Amino acid sequence: MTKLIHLAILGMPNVGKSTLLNRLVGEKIAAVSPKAQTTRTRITGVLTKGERQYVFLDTPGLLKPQNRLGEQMAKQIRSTLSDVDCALFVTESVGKLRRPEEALLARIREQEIPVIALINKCDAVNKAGILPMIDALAQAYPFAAIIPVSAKTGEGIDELFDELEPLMEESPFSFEADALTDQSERTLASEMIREKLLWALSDEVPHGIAVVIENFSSERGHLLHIGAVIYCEKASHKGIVIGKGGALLKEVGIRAREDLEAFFGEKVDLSLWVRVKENWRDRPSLIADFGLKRDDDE
Ligand SMILES: Nc1nc2c(ncn2[C@@H]2O[C@H](COP(=O)(O)OP(=O)(O)OP(=O)(O)O)[C@@H](O)[C@H]2O)c(=O)[nH]1
Ligand SMILES: [Mg+2]
Repeated sequence: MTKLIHLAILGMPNVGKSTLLNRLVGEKIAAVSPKAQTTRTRITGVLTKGERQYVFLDTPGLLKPQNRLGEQMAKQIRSTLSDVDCALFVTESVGKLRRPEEALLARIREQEIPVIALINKCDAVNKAGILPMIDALAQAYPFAAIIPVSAKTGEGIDELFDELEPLMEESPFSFEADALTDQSERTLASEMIREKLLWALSDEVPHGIAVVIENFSSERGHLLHIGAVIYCEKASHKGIVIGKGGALLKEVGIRAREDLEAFFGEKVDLSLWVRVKENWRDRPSLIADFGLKRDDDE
């Protein structure tokens, strides 16, 4: 009999939730960057090991919504919680819980599901320094387990799977055994491009970026043509995205193409355009057009 578990990956922006998702499924399916609020939609990652299937739901980092897109992200966190058997609460070794983390735990508590705390980035701190964080977590919530991990190096991940074992239930699989994610190839491609923009841009510009794939066509195992439009929020941002003499856009294109070729296993011909859509993050129809609204968000 096969076993199944659905897990939500939750936590503040930038703690490494998407890096963890990529580590858990063993492929890069979610964009990762040092900018808070990298993830905008719930991303499903699937791992099937023999008779066991793990369905991980990566969520946007919780922050106070500041626009319609933010409200939508908060809604996705709430709906995710009601869809899972277990929550992975991801944090960092910062000595104590932060306010938004307390609020998030209060929300998780209502769900009455087992919660495992993961203290991520333990590769970047000295081990003794983690002890106060373990204490703080143990006092804050009756976690099923508290595990120091590194999404970057894989440390602690085996221990996590050990803890999940007794929580798994006998059930048919939710996905095919070779499934990796519920994201379409187009979405994966647009996120790979947006990720490169997040790394290349600073200040408020990257948060107002959306990438929409307009063309995705393959010449049978030869060449994958991908055409993408980069939308920015203000006319003044357009020049920044293009860069001096087109330098920034060119660099982004080169890096994105490397990732796209590695993922799709084909040569990629990538074309990028930049357009402006004023304040799209407050325009529900554009949020939907840009693929940032899921069918089950009302
Ligand atoms: N040293 C170290 N850095 C990490 C680790 N995990 C993630 N990072 C870095 O932390 C930053 C944020 O990672 P993300 O995975 O995008 O974080 P997130 O929690 O998904 O962020 P949001 O999507 O904004 O909520 C990136 O620069 C990662 O490279 C880790 O285990 N060790
Ligand atoms: Mg993320």
